[in-house]
Amino acid sequence: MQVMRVDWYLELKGALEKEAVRSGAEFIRQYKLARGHIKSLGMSADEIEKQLASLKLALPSWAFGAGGTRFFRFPFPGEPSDIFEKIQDASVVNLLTGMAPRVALHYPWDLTSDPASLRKYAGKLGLGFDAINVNTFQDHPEQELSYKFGSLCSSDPLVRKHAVELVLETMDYGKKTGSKDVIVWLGDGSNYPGQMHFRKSFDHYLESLHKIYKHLPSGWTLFLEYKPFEPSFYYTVNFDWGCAYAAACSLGKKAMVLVDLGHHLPGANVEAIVARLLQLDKLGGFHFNDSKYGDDDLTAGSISPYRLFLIMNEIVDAQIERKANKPFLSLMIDQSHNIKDPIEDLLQTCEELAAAYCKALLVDREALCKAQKHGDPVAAERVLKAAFYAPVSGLLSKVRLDKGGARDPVGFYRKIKYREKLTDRRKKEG
Ligand SMILES: [Mn+2]
Repeated sequence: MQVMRVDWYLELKGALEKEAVRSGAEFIRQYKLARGHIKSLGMSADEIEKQLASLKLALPSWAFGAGGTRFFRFPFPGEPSDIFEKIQDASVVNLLTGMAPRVALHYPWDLTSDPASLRKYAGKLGLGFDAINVNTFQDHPEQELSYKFGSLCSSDPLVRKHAVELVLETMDYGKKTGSKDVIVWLGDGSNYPGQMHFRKSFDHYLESLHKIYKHLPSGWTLFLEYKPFEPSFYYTVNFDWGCAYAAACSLGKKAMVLVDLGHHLPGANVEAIVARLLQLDKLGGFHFNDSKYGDDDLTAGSISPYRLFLIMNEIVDAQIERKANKPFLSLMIDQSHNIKDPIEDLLQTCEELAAAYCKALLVDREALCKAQKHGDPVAAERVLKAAFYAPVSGLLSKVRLDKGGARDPVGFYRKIKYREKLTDRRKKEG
């Protein structure tokens, strides 16, 4: 199969190695600046580098095609046509950043008749598979029963059974690709008052989840993802972290809450939600993105980098409390683009997430604790801002270069005209 070729991957690796040699004086200046700054904070730059190197993100398979709003989508040259090509694009992001070695699949969008080959091919490109997402929010071709009025929470027991079976099928597929978790987000809800019974619909949700949980493969985690509205505009069954928490608790230890940053109403204090779930030991992971108004799926850190830093700060704080030297949560990206080159967008995202994580590691927790104890909001804010404004880009570059990545991933990608080359290659293969 032509698509299983890896020559382009080896070529790209070679180009990166050559580029690293040319990384130059500017890199050294930035790196020294970062290390000097970390030293001035009384911390070990080596230790921060080590922790940064352990950061691993998962890329969403659905981010590599042109995303769309409910109005339109704009296809772009070289757009991947199947999951094998999406994996190729993901491997480019991982190669250039050195920190995105896993891909999250979406079922049945990413269905292939040969999952064993998909797994093997991903492995050749340095990738594995993260949590698998199930799609019960739309009707699939030749589907017998419709999800128009709900799936796992439908008032029709046959539809609920059908939806549960789809989740079980998703987990079976995930086992074949090497996934270890399944994410259930569902759009179930209603558009008008009276359309759906609030308590009964939540009962149906729990009943369906219990059936799924019973079949959860050993070693797997079931992630419950909440969202306040859309596609249902009046009521969503799993509308906030409280509903997801209650459901996860009713299931057991292997059920956890997943926080998608864009799944909150404007003004919600997401970092406090993160802290509360961590405290309750029910936070399983994230879908990172950014938003201005709703579930906008914009590049992480593009609108509110400070909020991203504050969320990372809660993760690091919990990490330290648990004496873990790396994030114990599943860190996934969930974005969808209709104007950016998706590879560039994900390169930016990795950079933003690494920067926010690195800065969170630089928070002087002793000083912060002291400021909190003495009721000194100015001092507390100064501690956080000192970390937030720290010049860390040189350190991030160093960690990437050590992993065979690029000093400046987007710059390198543009310099070698990767999108043009990819488009030519796919035209020839097409
Ligand atoms: Mn999500």
